[in-house]
Amino acid sequence: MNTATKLSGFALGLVAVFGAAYGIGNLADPVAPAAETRHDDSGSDHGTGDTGHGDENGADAHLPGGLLVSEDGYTLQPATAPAGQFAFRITGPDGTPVTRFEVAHDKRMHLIVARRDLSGFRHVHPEMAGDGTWRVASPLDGPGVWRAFADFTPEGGEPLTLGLDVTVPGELAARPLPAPVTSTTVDGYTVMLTGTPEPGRTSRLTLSVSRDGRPVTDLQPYLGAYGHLVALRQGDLAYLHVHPEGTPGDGRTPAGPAITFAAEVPSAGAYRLYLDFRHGDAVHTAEFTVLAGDRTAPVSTTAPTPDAGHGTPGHGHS
Ligand SMILES: [Cu+2]
Repeated sequence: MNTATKLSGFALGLVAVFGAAYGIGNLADPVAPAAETRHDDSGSDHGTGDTGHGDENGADAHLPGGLLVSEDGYTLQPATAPAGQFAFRITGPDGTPVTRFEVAHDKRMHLIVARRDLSGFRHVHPEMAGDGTWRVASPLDGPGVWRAFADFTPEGGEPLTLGLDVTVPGELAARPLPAPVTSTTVDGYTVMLTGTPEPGRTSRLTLSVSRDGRPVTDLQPYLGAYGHLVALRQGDLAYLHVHPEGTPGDGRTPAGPAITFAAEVPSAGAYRLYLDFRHGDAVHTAEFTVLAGDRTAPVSTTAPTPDAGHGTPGHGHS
């Protein structure tokens, strides 16, 4: 942790950045011929452009993923589940639950959740019952309004990310978005972020993993890659899922310390980045707040208060 503190000095002055995906490239460019670019996506990085979600279809062509609960005829529907479980279905254009999905990054279904205030990120893999109901031990860890993202590819279809709000009752303590950083720590690892993305343009973002001051060079593949980067845009939780350049075992992609992503932000603004990487037979998630484009953009929509930002209505400032 002390290392991180020192590193932050180095990072001072770097613009906080964010990584988005190939799909986002399409999404970010309002004049891109989506119907053509989408075929490139589906061929070369099926799953890599998980954000690519039916870009070919008219009106929604340029929306980032995760903003819609229903798209291209597919709908994310909550299902009743016993306490401690989370369940849902994907219904298809005919209104019945979909039971056939493509495998993308080792799984047929990726469920990502985060609170609306961007805290509490989890990425889990539910199991599907024969009737198309997906179930998983609930990743909704505590009270709040959560956004649940189902990231999947229906058989023969295109990747989709559908989003659904789920409320967990209880006393809500709104958490301000942490300040932008270019270095963070998780589970004893330090992860440094370099790169300067500009909205509307592809940039390279590199995340470098070290531990105890030494670069980690034996990252383990996780879901077919050395890293998975999810970004959520502050304000609407637009969902971006990026996979790195290179594939484990391709003979030219090092197993760390650096993981490089080709990224393009859809807009200026604040984003929360979540990097999943695997080392020591465990998956770790490093989180960053970054600003894209406008360095003066406000980061927090929740006024920080001296008592840790507890969102008490009517609280005053002195
Ligand atoms: Cu997953």
